[in-house]
Amino acid sequence: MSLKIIEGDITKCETTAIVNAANTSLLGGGGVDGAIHRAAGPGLLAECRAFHGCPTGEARITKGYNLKAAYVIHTPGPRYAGGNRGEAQLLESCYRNCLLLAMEHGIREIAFPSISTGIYRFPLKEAAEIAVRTIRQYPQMDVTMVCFDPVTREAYEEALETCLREAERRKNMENLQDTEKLQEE
Ligand code: AR6
Repeated sequence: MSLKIIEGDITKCETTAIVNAANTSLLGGGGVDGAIHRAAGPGLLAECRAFHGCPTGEARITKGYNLKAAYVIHTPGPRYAGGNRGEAQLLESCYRNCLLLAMEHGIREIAFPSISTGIYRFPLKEAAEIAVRTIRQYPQMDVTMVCFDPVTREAYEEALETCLREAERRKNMENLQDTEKLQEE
């Protein structure tokens, strides 16, 4: 699997698809959504209108218009409201549905922004853990996390390290259990 974490501007990405942290209207907004619509040009908004919105956690695909990416996958992340309103599950659904939609379209290369951690105020550490954990379940995909600032990049790097350490620990435990079983036999 390939999960790269970089610092940069997702509108400049040359991956086949980029993800837009949209809102449920899919009609543009501030943050990365505004930047993607500005860079893509008016064709993007025209195509988005035809969807008549999108529920939180789901995803919709359009062409990339003036962007270098051929496709934009739009997903409205959850607005953080304390953590007891299913925000974690909804954020996980965003990553999962974007990856599934990409796969349905034969897309292997995809770049994500840090969904929900800007205007929607999802706590960065938890959001990064959810993102990394979900993305790692699709080892056939070539994923880049495009972080806009160093604090965000560090959070995703840390989440990836934690995830790798846990996977290693699980593997060691399994090996140990296998050895014990062999010894019993
Ligand atoms: N490239 C990569 N990341 C970016 C860029 C960029 N060009 N610009 C901002 N970010 P946000 P949200 C980062 O607020 O929290 C919009 O109005 C940003 O620093 O864009 O999901 C929508 O229409 C942060 O780390 O998205 C919705 O109403 C991350 O992208 C609402 O904001 C996400 O921040 C969605 O809020």
